[in-house]
Amino acid sequence: NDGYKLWLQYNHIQDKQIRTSYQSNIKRIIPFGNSETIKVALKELELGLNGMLGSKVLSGTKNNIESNSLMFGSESSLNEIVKNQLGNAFNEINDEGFVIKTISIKGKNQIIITGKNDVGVLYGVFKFLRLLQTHQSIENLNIIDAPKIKVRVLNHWDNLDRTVERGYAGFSIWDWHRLPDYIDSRYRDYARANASIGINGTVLNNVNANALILTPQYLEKVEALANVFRPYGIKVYLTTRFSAPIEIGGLETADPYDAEVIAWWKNKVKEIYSKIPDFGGFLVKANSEGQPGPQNYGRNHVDGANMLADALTPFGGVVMWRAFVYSEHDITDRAKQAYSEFVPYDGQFKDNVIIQVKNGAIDFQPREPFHPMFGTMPKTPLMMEFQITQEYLGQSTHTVFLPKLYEEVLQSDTYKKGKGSTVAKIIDGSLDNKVLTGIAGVSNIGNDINWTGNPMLQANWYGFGRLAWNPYLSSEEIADEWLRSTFSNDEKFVKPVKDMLLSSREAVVNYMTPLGLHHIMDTGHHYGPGPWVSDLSRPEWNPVYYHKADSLGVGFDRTPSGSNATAQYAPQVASKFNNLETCPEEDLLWFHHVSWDFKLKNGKTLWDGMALKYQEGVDQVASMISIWEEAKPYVDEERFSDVYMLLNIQHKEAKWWRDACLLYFQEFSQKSLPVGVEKSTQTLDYFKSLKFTFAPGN
Ligand code: BDP
Repeated sequence: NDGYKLWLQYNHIQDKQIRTSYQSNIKRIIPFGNSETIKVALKELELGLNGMLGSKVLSGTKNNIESNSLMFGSESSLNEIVKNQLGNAFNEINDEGFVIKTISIKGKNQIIITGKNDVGVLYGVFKFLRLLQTHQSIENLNIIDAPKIKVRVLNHWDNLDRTVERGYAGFSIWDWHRLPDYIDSRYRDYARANASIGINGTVLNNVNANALILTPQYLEKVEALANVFRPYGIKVYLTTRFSAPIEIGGLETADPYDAEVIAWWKNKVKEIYSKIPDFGGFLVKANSEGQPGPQNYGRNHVDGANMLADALTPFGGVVMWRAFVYSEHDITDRAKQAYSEFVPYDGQFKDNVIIQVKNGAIDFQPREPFHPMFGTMPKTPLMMEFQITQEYLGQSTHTVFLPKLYEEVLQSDTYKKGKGSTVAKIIDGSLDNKVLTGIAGVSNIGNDINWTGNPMLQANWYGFGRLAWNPYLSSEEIADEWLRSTFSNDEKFVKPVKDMLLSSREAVVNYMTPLGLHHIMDTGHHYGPGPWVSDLSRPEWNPVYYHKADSLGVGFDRTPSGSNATAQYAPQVASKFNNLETCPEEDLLWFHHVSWDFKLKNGKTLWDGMALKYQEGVDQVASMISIWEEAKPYVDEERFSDVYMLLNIQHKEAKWWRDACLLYFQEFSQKSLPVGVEKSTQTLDYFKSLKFTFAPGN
């Protein structure tokens, strides 16, 4: 098993009792309707049921509902007998929701999967298959479910030359060279996998955009992909380079106030929609890290975003405008900049603009407090940007179960409208009655046979999708479903490996950046430790900027005595972070510069506590290895050994992190390691001398 099938393994169900109970409930499958979406739903059911039940399930027609059947089709395709048994269910779902219900026809139990639209039916079909994959009962079903967030997209940071920025799973799966004529079967499997978890959009190309994607030659290729994805309810979006009117349009400016520029974008958008009528819209990184934007012309984010929004409005497209900005002119605290630049514009963006905000104010660290923009722009739709690819978390080598991180952010209370104003409620629009809602995950997918470069990291793609559908799901539930669908339902496997996944996020925090440390990764590629780096051209690209270690202590003072970044949070949150007594220890050095002798809650000094955390991280990886060894009987050889080798590298690298960071910080603390922390066998100079010229994803 090379892992290609992801969580859609559909393995034969060995337990005879469970299998026969399923078989007796599903004697026939009966599609209502024959749209492309219903056809793929039928195909998926056949694939899943034949795989899991081992016997070929018969298909039937609407007119022959005799035995126990599984029927599926949208509301408009249902007959009165079925409709009457569904009660008010359709009132409880939105356009993408579904109902799965056991009803009775001709004295026999029948299962109906339906929704307002075919795509809801498809989501219902995947949910139904998951019930079987996870060995749940399918007697007396009555499931009503619908996504809580509208735009649920993957962001591919894929370049047109097939390299992937921050991609650690091979090259891009988009074979631009052979598109549009060659349709790799992987595109369909990609769409199936996404639809199975409710992802309904994909941004195909890198936020550091290449204007060529908007040329007719490339739009044809984009169209071909959109055609593959359409039956699966997946819309295509593109990133746009703000200077495209100059680069491919032959204009002299890209000023959003210029009439020719405005007309150019309008025509371009029209051209796109003539090829792709359900095109989703644009994702834009502007005036950030060297990307062009409206500020190049003395305009602002509102001017830029609204100009594109106007072009998209007639077609129903959206602009996802990123808030990942930090200016080189104001270097006091990078963490404050997105808020300062965007919050004053609240209420000025067009209705089809949504601001895409990273989960934290710096950049996808192993742990960051939630971004202070959440809840601060009540009149502007804000969408979440999570990173699925592990730029700062050991890339595709380290097993880190990210739903735990996502859950922590989504459940954080912003207090922006009093207690209970969680980030999840901002993202799903319920806190401020937002119509346009969204969530994006920077994809970890490449052309590796197992998609993500490490079979365990498929869980992060899966988990992102599940939380995009329902941001209130628990990471535990997600781990459980994923393990059962991907590997085995045996409790002796599920229980320990679930514990392993759930603790893996804290492990990486411990061995990389405990107690609120951040951005101390080596430079450029962000792989491995580099807390000593101090020579990059922009101060805020240097790790020393973030940890500020000196002989007195360590940490970034973001309280009123320092950068006062905490003032961007609601008063309740700000005072919690400001006060050393109440600041969560896990965020301590994010918000405070504290002395090496500062007393932690466990009575240890900061230095000792930090050293012990690094050691704990290493020990946690060691126990992940033992758990995985025990899991051997339940996992096929190939995936077992892949994960096993990777965990062993992770263990080695956790020690590398521990040793390099402790040796470095020790130069400031001048203290010896506490009992229980292993001593490095290498010198600090050795760690500093390591070079990774060809680290991936750079
Ligand atoms: C940083 C990455 C860089 C991205 C940038 C972004 O290092 O490669 O282009 O974020 O999100 O995390 O735009």
